[in-house]
Amino acid sequence: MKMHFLLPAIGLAVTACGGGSDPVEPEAAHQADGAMHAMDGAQPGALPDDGVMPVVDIGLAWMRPHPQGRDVTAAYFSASLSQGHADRLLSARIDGATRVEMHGHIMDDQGMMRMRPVPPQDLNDTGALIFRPAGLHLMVHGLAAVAEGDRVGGVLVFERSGEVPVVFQVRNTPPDAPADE
Ligand SMILES: [Cu+2]
Repeated sequence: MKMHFLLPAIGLAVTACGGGSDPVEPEAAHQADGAMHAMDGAQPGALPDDGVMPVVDIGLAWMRPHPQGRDVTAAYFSASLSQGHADRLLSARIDGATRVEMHGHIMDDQGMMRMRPVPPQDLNDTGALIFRPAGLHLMVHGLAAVAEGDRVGGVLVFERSGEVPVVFQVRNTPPDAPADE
């Protein structure tokens, strides 16, 4: 009985990230997925104490328009350190949203990509922490429908840098996608 519910729910949930328009109830799907996976993955240890206060730069912040009839969408960004060596993204908030979750994708036993909540994400000076389609993303719940061209504010909450403001541009395609020519 339980599997009968979970399998179709999770399969459909992935479309919430891809901007699909299936009239599903993504809330239930996410809760089901979270219940299965919220406890896996090791808790991160303490950040290295290097004595340098990190400064986080946020770029390429964008959000998909809501699929028709849904109140869930996905948001993306890249974060890098312009100063310091280590920080950790703990959570995110988005103006007007009731809930924002950090999700990643895993390949399941059947070769299906599924998303699941992920623990806090470390950021260091060797490269950017990138949230992008089919990878890490913010799952945005309860936000009034947004459309191409809108701008939505929020904050990314880091362990050391605290609350870093971010403005998400609402667009259908990634801002770093190759231009159509
Ligand atoms: Cu998701």
